[in-house]
Amino acid sequence: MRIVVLAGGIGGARFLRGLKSAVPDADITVIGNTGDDIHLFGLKVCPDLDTVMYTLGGGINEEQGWGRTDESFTVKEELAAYGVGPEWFGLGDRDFATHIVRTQMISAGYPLSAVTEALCDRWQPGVRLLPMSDDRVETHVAVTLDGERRVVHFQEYWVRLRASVDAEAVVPVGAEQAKPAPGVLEAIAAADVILFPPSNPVVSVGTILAVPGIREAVAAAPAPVVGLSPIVGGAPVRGMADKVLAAVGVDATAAAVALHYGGDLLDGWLVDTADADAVAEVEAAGIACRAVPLMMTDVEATAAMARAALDLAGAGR
Ligand code: GDP
Ligand code: FO1
Ligand code: CA
Repeated sequence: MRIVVLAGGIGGARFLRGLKSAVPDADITVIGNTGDDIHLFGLKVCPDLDTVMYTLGGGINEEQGWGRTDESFTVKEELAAYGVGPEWFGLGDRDFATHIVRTQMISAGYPLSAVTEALCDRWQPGVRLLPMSDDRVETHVAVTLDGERRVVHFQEYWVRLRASVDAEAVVPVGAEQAKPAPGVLEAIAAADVILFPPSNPVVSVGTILAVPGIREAVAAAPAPVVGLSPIVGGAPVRGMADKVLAAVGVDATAAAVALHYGGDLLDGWLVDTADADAVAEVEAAGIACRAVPLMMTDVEATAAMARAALDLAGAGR
């Protein structure tokens, strides 16, 4: 079975671990969000690609959900001693090595997709991990700080400001000019099933769909498309999805997120049992909907979610 998953960071990576456990023989292609990417210290950092690679490759810091296990911060401390920041972004020593390799290869002319493949040679994530695009896309967030309207990088909004102010607009800068990375459209067209994991619908899946051609390919694909709600009981399980959903005028509810994706994209949608009353509203929009437990507490619970998504995809065909 060929499965394509449009993934962000932590939500996407944890779902993928469950999916791999549920269907070990599946051929899984992950289309990863690169809108979170940021250039720091002269290096290119790709948080969502790395979160997927480290999580599936066994190198992730489990408690944090991002960055490396067994990490130290000597390089960052030494940079700070030179007055070189930003201090608010925690790049560890082991993680630095990944960014050095990536930046070196990009400087040598390799596209991000080839670099990601090379990094995955080490981590063996057991999936084909493709960036959504080889072109630079950066999510920026409009905010008001001290009465002044400003635009900040998504990492500054999330890590430095901790999403403490409203996101007034979310812009995937560069997306309009970006092309899908090699293999992305082909994988979507050849998929037996396409899954939207419980990733952020605006700054993860939404950014991937903003690359011209990807939304159209998903909508046109013969495969059923099934998503899992990242909103449980009217709130994100973690992160700032409520803030960025508000920026695009969508309520932070399981039903509103399904309707935001829309019936032209989604064939099926899973909500948590806590949101069972959303099922009728979603089905009224022509999207098959079931309520099942959606908390990724461990790999087995997550594998059950993946099986439910595949069941719903099968039912929809
Ligand atoms: P990020 O890039 O690291 O923010 O990760 P993603 O975009 O892939 O996923 C973030 C989303 O995952 C958030 O909106 C969370 O609400 C959602 N999420 C995290 N853990 C769980 C969980 O156990 N169950 C569900 N349903 N959603 C989750
Ligand atoms: N998240 C934080 O909350 N604080 C950090 O200092 C931080 C550093 C960091 C470094 C590398 C990396 O791959 C991810 C990192 N993250 C950090 C996570 C990241 O900011 C976000 O969670 C994602 O971009 C949201 O998807
Ligand atoms: Ca992300």
